Amino acid sequence: MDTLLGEARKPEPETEPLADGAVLFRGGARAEAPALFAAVQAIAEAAPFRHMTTPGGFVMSIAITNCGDFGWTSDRRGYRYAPCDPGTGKPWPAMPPFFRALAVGAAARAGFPGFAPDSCLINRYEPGARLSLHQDKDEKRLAAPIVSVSLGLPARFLFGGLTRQEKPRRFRLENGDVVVWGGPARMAFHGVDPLAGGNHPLTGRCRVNLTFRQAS
Ligand code: MD3
Ligand code: FE
Repeated sequence: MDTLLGEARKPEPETEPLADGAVLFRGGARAEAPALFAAVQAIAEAAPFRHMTTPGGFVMSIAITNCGDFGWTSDRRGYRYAPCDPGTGKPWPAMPPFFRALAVGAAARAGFPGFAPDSCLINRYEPGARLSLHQDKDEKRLAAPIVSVSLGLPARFLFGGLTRQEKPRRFRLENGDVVVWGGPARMAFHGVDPLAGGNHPLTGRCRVNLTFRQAS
């Protein structure tokens, strides 16, 4: 009876604490996923996905675009947030209001009220693309959380500790999963294993990840 009532009322998305400061809302954006992906396609028409070069001279296997007041970029001179797309020279497309609302709502449910994202980094993974273990520390306000939304093909996410030496745990992120990374988890090393092949009904042969950030 409890179960039936719980399912019928769906009071909150399924919540899994991952670590101190990190909360996974399993399927938290599944209903919005088609609208999110459609908006990503429109953003990518104005600001095409690009494989950026790292300061070390490697071309990233994931392709990147952004929306919002600032976008994360990389080239031989370093990583930074910039108001314009270096590919087009134009400002990044505006962040759609429902993107911001989704991220702000998820952050609040995870215990981070007042999240004010000014940047949404959009990563596209094709089979074989990966993200090696790293920390996100290019943002000015490291006290603010990062909110991530996964679309399309599933990925194996690596979640490590505060040092590179700590062995990362792996778990699956799927279409519509929302994760809030704040508090002590904000500076954790993390990455994504090479994407497996597949064909997703929404995105086709790729995974798209959105990360909402307070960059400035
Ligand atoms: C944990 N993106 O863009 S999202 C990134 O799936 C990035 O594309 C991955 O790492 C992706 O920088 C992971 C989940 C995520 C994002 C930021 C974090 C986890 C995080 C920041 C701190 C700790
Ligand atoms: Fe990251």
